[in-house]
Amino acid sequence: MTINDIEKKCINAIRFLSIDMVQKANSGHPGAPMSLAPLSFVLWRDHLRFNPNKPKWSNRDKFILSAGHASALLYSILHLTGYKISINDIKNFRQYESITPGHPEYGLTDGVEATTGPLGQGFANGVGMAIALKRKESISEESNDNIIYSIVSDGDLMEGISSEAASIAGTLKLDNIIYFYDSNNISIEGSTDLAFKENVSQRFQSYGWNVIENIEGEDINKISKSIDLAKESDLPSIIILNTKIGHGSPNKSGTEKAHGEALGEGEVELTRKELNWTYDPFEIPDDVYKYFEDFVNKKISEYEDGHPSSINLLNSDFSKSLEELKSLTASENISTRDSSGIVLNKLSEDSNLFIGGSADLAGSTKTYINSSTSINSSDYSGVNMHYGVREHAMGGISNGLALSGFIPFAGTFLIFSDYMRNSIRLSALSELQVLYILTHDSIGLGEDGPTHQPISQLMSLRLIPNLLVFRPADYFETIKCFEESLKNTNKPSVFALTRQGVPTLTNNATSESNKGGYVLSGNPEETQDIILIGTGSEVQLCIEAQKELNKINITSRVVSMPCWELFEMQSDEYKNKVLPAGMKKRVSVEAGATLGWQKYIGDNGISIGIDEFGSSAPGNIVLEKKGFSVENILSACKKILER
Ligand SMILES: Cc1ncc(C[n+]2csc(CCOP(=O)(O)OP(=O)(O)O)c2C)c(N)n1
Ligand SMILES: [Mg+2]
Repeated sequence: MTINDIEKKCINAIRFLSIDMVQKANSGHPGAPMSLAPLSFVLWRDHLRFNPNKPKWSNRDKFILSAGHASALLYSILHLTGYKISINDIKNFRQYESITPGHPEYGLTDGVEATTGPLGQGFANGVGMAIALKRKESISEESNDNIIYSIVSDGDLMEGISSEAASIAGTLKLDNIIYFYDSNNISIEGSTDLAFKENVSQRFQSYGWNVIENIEGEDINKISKSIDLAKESDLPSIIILNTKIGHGSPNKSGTEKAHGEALGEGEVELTRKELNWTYDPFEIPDDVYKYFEDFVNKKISEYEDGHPSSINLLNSDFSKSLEELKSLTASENISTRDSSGIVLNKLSEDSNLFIGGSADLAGSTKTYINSSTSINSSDYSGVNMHYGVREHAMGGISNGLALSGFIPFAGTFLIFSDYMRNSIRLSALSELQVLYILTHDSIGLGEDGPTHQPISQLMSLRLIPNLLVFRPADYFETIKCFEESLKNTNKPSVFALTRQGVPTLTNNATSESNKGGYVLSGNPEETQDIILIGTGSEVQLCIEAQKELNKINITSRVVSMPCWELFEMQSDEYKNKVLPAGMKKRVSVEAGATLGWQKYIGDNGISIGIDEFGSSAPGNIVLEKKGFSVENILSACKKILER
């Protein structure tokens, strides 16, 4: 191994910036950055295509730190390579409103390509980015040779999502992926032997990956050669680096003690001695800055002559498609999953921004785009992704696709949203426009029974900040919900859709679903005895109940509320017009958990919902038995009026 003095100095600069920022914050993860400093140095110098002055340059390679706990490593290398992270930002590591938070956050810090921290997510995001590159290439007929790099740790590979995503990457032969596995045999509780004994090399070979192993983590020449080899492969590559966590720390290296806490003043001093680092905390010698600056400038000038500058995605004006959809006559009875299928097909036909599929449920979720083909290992031009039965990877990959400029859609049953909940949450946190098409949205799905009947899922998705949860009542509400979803480019959306047919209650003019909640029936200028609030398939029951109430001279209004979050964004004046403060006798009807409805029905209201598991029987029977009937709504109304 030959490594010259300035290379050694640069690597130690990365290492000690990381050590010192964790020490100053007295919080963070020094171990992985200390042993991955050589890799990051050689990757940024010899391989990664980037421009710190144009962090969003479309022809860049991407690097994802899937092991997000090693964020200090990323901030150190980004600082040294000239990104907008000052030494003060480094000193502010993990402090309130700093751009150097505990785990990398997309959108906050230049050069951070994905929000990572929940282990395994970054692995799947990279697979999505690799698919995006392939699809861009095939639809623009402009070749790109960009590469998606990622560092993945033991924890990343223990998480199921990485197995799911690796299997898809192997199936699709995504040769634009080069991942580094930080094989240090340590996780938080100690040796990985406690819980993780598989042969990772064989595992990835069987997924169809190109595996390069036995690469010493300190040997930058060997690392660089292994990256060259990986570039030549026509398979995704994983380079297994043998590293020692906390490299250089006399008392903590090679042990879990180096993982997740500051080394301590004494140990930092000993590490400085061990590695011959004579500089003060946060002091970087001029020749190190100069060395980084020189190679970065050289890179930038190389790109200027040669590489194509951008590959554009097309057609982001959806208004024409949506107007056409609104002008169609809806059938009298159509499930909202079918309505969604019509909308998705139209949108995907008219714009190449869409890409997506389902976790082996396309026929049920109506997410197959008939005018297009399926993405496969020899043709990436299709719209249709086949995720296999892998909800979690579908979520993580969708986030990677969204991070690449596409609008991904991801379909499964609402019940299985739990399997990908963490990815949905990260779409929301990262402000990514992902469309989650979640069908079979209540006990109304029927015979499949309680294993498949969502009770808590709908309400629990409403708990996630920055996520729009739509539950449209019919065809026109479905279109309008898509329209609002598409306008909100920095929010993911959930569409909770019925399996069963629902009557068309609205038309293009009556549906004010774009406000999230509106008076569907009843005069909004008048005061009524009762407000019936429904969503999705239960709005029809409210309309039926209203007719019965009319017969007995009880006046009412029906409020359809397809999206709580949009309703909350309306003015107080509008909200008060729909739900007047003076009209306190309110009934909500939604085939899901009732917890939360108190917000709209208040102390005097009654929620008709379901707070127990469902049952296997025809859907209309289950709904009726669990209280979703006109009679039950009427008796709730009477009860309230008697109070
Ligand atoms: C999904 C998830 N579960 C748990 C954690 C908490 N956590 C952070 S790092 C880690 C494991 C550390 O082991 P490894 O990934 O090998 O990192 P190393 O210690 O080698 O740096 C765990 C359990 C997490 N970040 N994400
Ligand atoms: Mg480890």
